[in-house]
Amino acid sequence: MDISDIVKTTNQENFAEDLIKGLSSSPKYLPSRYLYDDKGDALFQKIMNLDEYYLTRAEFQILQNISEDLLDYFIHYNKPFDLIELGAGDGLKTRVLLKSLMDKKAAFQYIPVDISENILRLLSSELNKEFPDLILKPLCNDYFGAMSELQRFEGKRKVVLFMGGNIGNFSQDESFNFFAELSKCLAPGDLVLTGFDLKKDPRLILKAYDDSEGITAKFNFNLLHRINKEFAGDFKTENFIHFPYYDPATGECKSFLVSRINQSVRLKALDLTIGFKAWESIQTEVSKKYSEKEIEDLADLTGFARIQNFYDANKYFTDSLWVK
Ligand code: AVI
Repeated sequence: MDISDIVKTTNQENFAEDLIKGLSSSPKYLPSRYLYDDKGDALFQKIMNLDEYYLTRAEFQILQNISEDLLDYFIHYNKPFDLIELGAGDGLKTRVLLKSLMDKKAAFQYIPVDISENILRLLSSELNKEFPDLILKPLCNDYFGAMSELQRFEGKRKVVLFMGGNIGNFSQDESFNFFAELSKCLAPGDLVLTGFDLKKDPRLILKAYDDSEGITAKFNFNLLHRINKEFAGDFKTENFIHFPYYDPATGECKSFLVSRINQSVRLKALDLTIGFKAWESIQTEVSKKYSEKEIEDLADLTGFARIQNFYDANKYFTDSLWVK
């Protein structure tokens, strides 16, 4: 595959509009997707390598010890299928899965979808080297945009991957809408494999979002640097603290930036001044942790049936396989 083959159909995201809306609300918030500019991507890569951030390791372990059952569900009487990965990222985990499928000579093409063209280029060139025979059709789009694009790949069975616990960054409504929409784009017998981070010792969860090296704090502060850069802002990160908070009842780990002082911040490019009271917060992310019952209910309510949950040895994380 040539790099110029990446199909780009991204909708222009409206950062300015979201910024004005979120920072004028009470309480203030910012959508977590804006955490991922080039610096945010690099910091997230570092987070995934942290000891405290167990999610990546746990899912990697699930895929390394990949069960024959899972591969059989994918390959299904050797009928050709499209393997579509929503939010493919660097594809490190998926490589293990791709290798198992290639070893089994499965008839499939891999369609990694990501909002970052940069990440798709990297992924494509590495996969081309590692698996020269892999049929690769990268798609640059957000999740919902990609779903409508799925019609282009009509005809074959679809196996959709949504890994890494990305579903945790959706609100309850968003996750419901996401799977309900996905269900509309799939045919009976199509499969979805989703990575869910599970409820566990709340202290362990909190540490994953408040690591001792302060990388997650940098990741959160980077959002303010990004706003400064893109909107000629004068946020001073030293006037904020990174504050994650886990609620074991809802399973939501929320990350905030909290203003230490009364201050006003100017975003020149938007002709906008935002006032902060001392200890006023901006919510920047939610990472929801699921119970098995919540996963089952989500499948039922959105037109899927759960086939099987695959776990790591600690049962920290599950890749849950659903059929439409
Ligand atoms: C991408 N997502 C699954 C990560 C998570 O765990 O919610 C993002 C992240 N935020 C802070 N650390 C990691």
